[in-house]
Amino acid sequence: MDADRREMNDRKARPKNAGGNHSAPGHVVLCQRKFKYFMHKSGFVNIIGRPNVGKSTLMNQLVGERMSIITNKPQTTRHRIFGILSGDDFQIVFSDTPGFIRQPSYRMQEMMNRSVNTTFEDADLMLFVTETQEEYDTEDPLLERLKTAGAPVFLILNKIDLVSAERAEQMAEQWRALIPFSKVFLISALKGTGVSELLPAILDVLPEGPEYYPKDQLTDRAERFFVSEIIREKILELYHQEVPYSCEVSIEEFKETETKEGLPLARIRAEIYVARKTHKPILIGKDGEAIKKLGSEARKSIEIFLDSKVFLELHVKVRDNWRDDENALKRFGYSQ
Ligand SMILES: Nc1nc2c(ncn2[C@@H]2O[C@H](COP(=O)(O)OP(=O)(O)OP(=O)(O)O)[C@@H](O)[C@H]2O)c(=O)[nH]1
Ligand SMILES: [Mg+2]
Repeated sequence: MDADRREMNDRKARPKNAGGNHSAPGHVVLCQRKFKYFMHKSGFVNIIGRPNVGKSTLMNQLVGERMSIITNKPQTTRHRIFGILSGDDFQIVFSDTPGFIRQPSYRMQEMMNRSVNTTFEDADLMLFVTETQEEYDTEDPLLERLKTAGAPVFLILNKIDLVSAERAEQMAEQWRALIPFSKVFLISALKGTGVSELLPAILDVLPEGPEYYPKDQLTDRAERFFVSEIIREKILELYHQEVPYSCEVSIEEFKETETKEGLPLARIRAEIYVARKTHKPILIGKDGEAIKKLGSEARKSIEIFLDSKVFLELHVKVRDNWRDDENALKRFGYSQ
């Protein structure tokens, strides 16, 4: 079963009345505290915001795993990814999402925005991430959408390490005046500052509910997906301007076998699709030097991720304007 289908089925299994008793009368709250260890809380906590504000860094910090790829380039995340944090008496299903783009230029970006919009529909809590270097137009449609979100919204003001404490507090005040957030947090996801205070506040808001996933499951995505993401992360790191944005990675073969010495070995064949013919020679580089470097860096990271030796084969293909091509987008997992 593919990840999206599994996600849908799990959603179906979710009881309709799973939400809500956190707002029940005081009596119930007292009981919850008293019988804390007999109650199981769970819910969907969706992390949204503009590109590059630190959403993926935050999710990785919250779940304690290097789940989503992170680069200093905007629009790194292209798909919604679950990061699941479980304890004996709780399960939080975080969603990392693509940065919301104000004016999409490609069908792909429209679809990325659409995947952000769906997170308003299934959230028990929204974490709206902005950062100290970011400015918003008060008429911004994303802000309008937040005002009418059905679920509570926490404001996460990230990258406070880049400004003085006074400036960060001043910015938080401006945000409070703009939107009635349930709570406001000033954090540095990169340094971990303020992140530990977030978890108890999230649990406070989440309703009583079942575990939606086995307690040892960390995500909804398969290993193959993460392998393609690692390759994409290296492309974003090694190439510049339009080139990394023109690339999509497709894992065509993933075979787990053994070395002669009996050690685990993954044989992986990946295709890198570029949206323009002129990008192919750039990706390959003079005498194949650039792609060799890409292959070597990606292989090292995949070996750490899989805890296995890796044989990685990369092929570059041209698929003209795939970012506006419905069939290609479907094949690359963008359709819903
Ligand atoms: N100084 C500073 N940099 C941060 C902080 N959090 C994240 N960053 C950096 O900001 C850049 C973007 O981080 P991401 O986590 O990829 O941001 P994102 O919101 O997921 O970006 P998209 O996937 O493009 O939407 C990276 O270079 C991070 O290292 C922070 O608290 N302080
Ligand atoms: Mg991201």
